[in-house]
Amino acid sequence: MRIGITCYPTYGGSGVVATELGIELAALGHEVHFISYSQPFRLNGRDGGIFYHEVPVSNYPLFEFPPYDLALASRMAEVAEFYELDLLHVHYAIPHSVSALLARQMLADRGRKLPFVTTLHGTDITLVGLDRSYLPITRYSIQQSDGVTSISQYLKDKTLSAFGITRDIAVVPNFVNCNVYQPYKDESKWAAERARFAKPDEKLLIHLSNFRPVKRVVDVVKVFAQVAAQVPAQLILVGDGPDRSAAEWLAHDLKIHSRIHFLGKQERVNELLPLADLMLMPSELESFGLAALEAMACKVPSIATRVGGVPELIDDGETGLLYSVGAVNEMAAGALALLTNPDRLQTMRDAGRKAAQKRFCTTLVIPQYVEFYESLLAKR
Ligand code: GMT
Repeated sequence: MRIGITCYPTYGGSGVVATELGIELAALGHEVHFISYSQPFRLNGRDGGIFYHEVPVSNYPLFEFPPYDLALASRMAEVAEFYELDLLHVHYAIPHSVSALLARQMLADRGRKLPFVTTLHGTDITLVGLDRSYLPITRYSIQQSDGVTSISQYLKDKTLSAFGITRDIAVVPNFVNCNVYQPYKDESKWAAERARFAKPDEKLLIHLSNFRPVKRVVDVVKVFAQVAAQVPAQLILVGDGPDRSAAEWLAHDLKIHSRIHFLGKQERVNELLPLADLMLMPSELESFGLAALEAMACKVPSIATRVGGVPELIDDGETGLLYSVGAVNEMAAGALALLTNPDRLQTMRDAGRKAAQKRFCTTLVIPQYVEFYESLLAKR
């Protein structure tokens, strides 16, 4: 198949899923065309079968807001025609599914078919989509999509109820490449990398996100402060965003800043995650929780919140520990109980990797997308 993919190319779960999907599809022999305003950050230009088409957004003094969605629709229609795309797959409903809808109509006018699939990722439904200014257009573009997938049952149910959607939505979960996300095979390399952040007798915790308020990064620092008061420990914070400065202030106020490594945005998180003993993901909401899945594949269990689609990923007590939002004391106690019980921690580490391999590995999930495309094209 020749597949066009549109996503937000910046650091964020939906962009990661879209990019990894494109890479995996190309590895299976499909031709993949990314259409976006800049190259998705995990694309390195070295994978065969992958093409990138930039969307130029020209401005004009009359425009207070340059109309990206229109420029995107134009480019989608052009790329689809020039490269004979079979379908478009857009990630994050707003505004990508609206642009795809326009592109489909433009091509229909020229006697060509261009079905499109919309994948719902989370805040496009739970936050932005429910805002009155976007709700009617989001609902319309979901209804008009040729196929819709959601990354969890939670998000599917939420979309059906909150938007009054009547069409079918398929659940295709987030996935992880278990050959890329895995524990270090070379023990001495692992020890050398880990030594950059912690001494051998120190515990190492990690958090990975875009530091948006929904991630509750301040809770990460609070939980870590309680852990570090009981056992020697260090914390790696990977990512950047609006709440980074609040987290830095708190780290200084609590006098634990020397034990926290703010790494900013990192490209090869698969090399950082397996260095840690535990992941902290105290989010207000997660429609799935890709960062926790990537950690699980590396044998790193999460201390997380029981929200959204997280219970579909983490079995409480088996592959991680789940708490209420804001339950900082309980999360710290849970983390300490694991860190001071190596046998229990090891059992959970092994169970997490097994669950990632058995339920969320690329080899299981990518074929679900391929089948979804095929069934859509068969209807033409
Ligand atoms: O929250 C983020 O990290 C960004 C956001 C996005 O849309 O880019 O992530 C959402 O999509 C991820 C990939 O499908 C999910 O794993 C995240 O749970 C989801 N985030 C939220 O629902 C808050």
